[in-house]
Amino acid sequence: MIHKDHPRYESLRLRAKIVDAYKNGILADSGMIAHGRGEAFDYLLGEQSTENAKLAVEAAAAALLLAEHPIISVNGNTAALVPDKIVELSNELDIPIEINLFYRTSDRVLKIEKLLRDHGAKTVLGTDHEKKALIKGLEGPRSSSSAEGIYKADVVLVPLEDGDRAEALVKNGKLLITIDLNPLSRTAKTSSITIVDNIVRAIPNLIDTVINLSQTDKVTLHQIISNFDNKENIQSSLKKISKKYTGEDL
Ligand code: PTJ
Repeated sequence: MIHKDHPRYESLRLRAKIVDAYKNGILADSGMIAHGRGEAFDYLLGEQSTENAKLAVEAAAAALLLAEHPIISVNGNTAALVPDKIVELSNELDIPIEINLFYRTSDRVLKIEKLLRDHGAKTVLGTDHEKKALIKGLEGPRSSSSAEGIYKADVVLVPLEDGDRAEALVKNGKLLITIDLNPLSRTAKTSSITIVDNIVRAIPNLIDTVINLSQTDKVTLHQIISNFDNKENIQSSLKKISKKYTGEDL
C-alpha cells in the first residue's frame, strides 16, 4: 500500500500497476525495463505534459479526425497503464483497437483482449483468429498485422512502438502517431507525429483534444497538421531535458 502523502506517490502507483500487470500475464518481462527507461525520461521532462507534447497531441487529434481508416495499436505497457482511456478514445472516435505485441504469445493476446473488452471495447483486432496480412519490409512474426486493422489503416496511433516496425509502417505509407518518452528513440525520430509524454497523461489529453476539435472543419484540421513540424517539436523536448540535466532550471 503506497501512502498518498509520499512525494513519489504517482510514480510508485504506476510502478505497482506495471508489476501487477506482469504478475497477471498482461505485461512482458521486458515491459518492466521499458517502463524504467520511460520513468527516467519522464523525470527529466518534469513529469508533466510540456507545451511541445500539447502541440503534438493537437496534430495527432487532427490526423485521427481526418483519417479514413484510423486504428489504435495496443501493447502490454499500454494495456497495463491505461486500458480504460484507450477504450474511451476508441469509442470517442469510433475506431478499432489492434493488439500488437513485440513479445507475442497467444496467452497475452487473450488476456489483453479480455481486459479491453471488460473496459467496454467494441472492436478488438489482432487476435489469433482473424485474417492476417504481412507488412512489407519486416521479417518473421513482427511482419504480421490484422488485414482489417493496421494493414488497411491510413493513420496508426501506436504508443511505445519498436523502431523497425515504426520505420516499416511509415515506408508503407501510414501516417504514424507515436507516444514515446524518449525523444531520441528511432520510433520517435521516424514517426510522423511524436508525442513526447507519458501515456498516462498523453491519452487523456488526446481524448480531450479530440472532443474539442470534433466540430472543427476539415481545412482547419489540415492546417493544424501542416503547421506541425515533428523534428522541431522533438528538438524542443530535447532542449527542455538538457536544461533539467544541466540544472539550468534549478
Ligand atoms: O507488450 P509488448 O510485447 O509489445 O512489448 C512492449 C515493450 C515496451 C516491452 C517493447 O515494445 C520494447 O521493448 O520497447 P522498447 O524498445 O524498450 O521501447 C520502449 C520505449 O517506450 C522507450 O523509449 C521508453 O522510454 C518508452 N516508454 C516507457 N514507458 C512509457 C514510455 N513512453 C511513454 N509512456 C510510458 N509510460
